[in-house]
Amino acid sequence: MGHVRPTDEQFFRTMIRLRHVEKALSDLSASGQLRGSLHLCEGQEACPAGACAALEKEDYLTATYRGHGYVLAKGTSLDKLIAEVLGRSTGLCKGKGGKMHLFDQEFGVLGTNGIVGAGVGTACGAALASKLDGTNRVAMTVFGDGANNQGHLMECWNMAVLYKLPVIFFCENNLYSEMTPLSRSHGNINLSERARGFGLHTESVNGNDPHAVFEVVSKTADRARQGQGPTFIEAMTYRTTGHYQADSGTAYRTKEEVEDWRSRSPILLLKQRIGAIAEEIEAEELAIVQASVTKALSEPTPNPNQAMTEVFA
Ligand SMILES: Cc1ncc(C[n+]2csc(CCOP(=O)(O)OP(=O)(O)O)c2C)c(N)n1
Ligand SMILES: [Mg+2]
Repeated sequence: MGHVRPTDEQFFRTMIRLRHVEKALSDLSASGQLRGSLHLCEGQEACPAGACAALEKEDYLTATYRGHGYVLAKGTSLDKLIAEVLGRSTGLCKGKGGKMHLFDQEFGVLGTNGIVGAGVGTACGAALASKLDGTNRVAMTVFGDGANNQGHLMECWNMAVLYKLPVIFFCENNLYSEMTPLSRSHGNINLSERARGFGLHTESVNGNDPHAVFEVVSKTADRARQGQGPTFIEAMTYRTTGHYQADSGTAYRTKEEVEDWRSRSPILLLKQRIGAIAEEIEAEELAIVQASVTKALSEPTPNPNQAMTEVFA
């Protein structure tokens, strides 16, 4: 097993596409064409880019409301994702899921989810199925630092260790849950230490370095496929925007803190490293994303007569 590690340019392309997608969604939200909460992952792009490059197409994935990037990096069609977010019948779920419910069975995507921590149980179930069926598929579930206080995550960790499930618990530690810093919500802010208390193998990684994220997910996916069980990965990162579109992100964090992380954002670092080609890639990806948005906006919304089809089965 094991993938060839993507180059700097490939990682840059994945991350800049995600940034353009989220910028387009943010503009649509501001203009009222996209309703409801929108959670962006600006500053955290190296996590989806690095992690998904290390997974097989068949591997399972669950993620959060901030998980557009994981679904894209897993291989899902850009057009279908944009159409779904915009509620079009050409979308991944025929426009019935919307931006927080992105599913794509072809690429093992078992859902992004607006309920904090909900995808963790789904991934454990998928990992158990993989083990029972002998399919060798790994399940990766992405959640935030705040989700670590959800009770059912602890049940999942316990069962995953007990049954040696091929599951990767990928925790994006961006230091805040909504507007609350870790220190005000966690008795012990060392999340890896907490996970080790359940018997989990743990890894910590610089979540702003796609190469490092790729390496650690590759290693832990191999481990899972070899029957050595689950891993808890703590990826240290930071969202340089607000929690969602209505939050400026400045009331509970200092300007200096945000600027410090902004200066270490993965897109900026790679851009500096690859030089002039970055602008070419950026322009290419912008054109691709804009074309996709224009296409989706011209497509129909679901027919209300179809509201009850494909919902439960
Ligand atoms: C079960 C549940 N409780 C509360 C919320 C409200 N909520 C939405 S996002 C969020 C913060 C989660 O923080 P974290 O897990 O660190 O993820 P991040 O948003 O930082 O990516 C909360 C409390 C929710 N959506 N679901
Ligand atoms: Mg968080």
